[in-house]
Amino acid sequence: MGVINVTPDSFSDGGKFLRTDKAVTQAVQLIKQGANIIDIGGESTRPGADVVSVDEEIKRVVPVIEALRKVNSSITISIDSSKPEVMSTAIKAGANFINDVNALQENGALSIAAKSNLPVCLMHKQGQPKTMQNKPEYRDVLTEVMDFFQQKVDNCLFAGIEAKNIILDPGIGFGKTLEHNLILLKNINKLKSLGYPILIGVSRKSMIGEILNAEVEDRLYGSLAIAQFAYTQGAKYLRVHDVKATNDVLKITQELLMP
Ligand code: PT1
Repeated sequence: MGVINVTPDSFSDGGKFLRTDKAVTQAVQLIKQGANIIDIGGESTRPGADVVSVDEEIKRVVPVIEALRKVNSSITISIDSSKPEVMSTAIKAGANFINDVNALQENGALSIAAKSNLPVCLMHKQGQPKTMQNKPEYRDVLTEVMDFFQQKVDNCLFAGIEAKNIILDPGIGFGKTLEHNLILLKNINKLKSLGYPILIGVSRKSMIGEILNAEVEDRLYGSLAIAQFAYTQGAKYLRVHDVKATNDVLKITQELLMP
């Protein structure tokens, strides 16, 4: 899954892809580099980020989705949003994957996902982006994330979302310390035991910066190390900025793991 941020304040490539044609060019490039899904988001969810109105979010993402769908009829386009109105407008514009960092908890999101019959990624987070990194605490992070997943999956199934459409994501960096993130990454096998594919988004995040003492532009090799690890632990989807580099690492890793 390659990331396209259509936000002026995005943490790694903010402002660069504001214009629709630039975003589409970037998406086409990511597809050439091996992305199977393009994740399009109009509201940053990095720590400290401000909320965006429904109208503004739609204005940012819908033109990109429409234009990308025009030039590529088959690619999976993911809408990275927690707002039901944004999801439904994005789906009409051509999105065919729902990526919700709020796990369909907003009023109306469950029924839109159910009606759409599209894959949905349910992500765990503690708190809201603005303040979530302000001393996050858990009694037992793995158990709490797994209990959260079980509860959200039950809600989805009850709302009529098919099990085959559910993907789970532990939400690396979303209300979690470095230690919490490491516990979750080391236990991807346990997360998988719930019976759903796992998505991991760790590309360029501050947990890498903390380990390496590196700024965001210096986190590629760390991102690749975690991508390879997550893959070997059974993660099915990786949400990344650097598609070409990640794809090379995964291709080589696949060859080496072939019996
Ligand atoms: C993610 C994700 C996402 N991450 C899914 N969607 C972001 N499914 C946006 C940092 O610590 O992991 N999974 N959509 C980006 N959010 C963050 C969070 C960016 C933390 C940076 C950090 O630096």
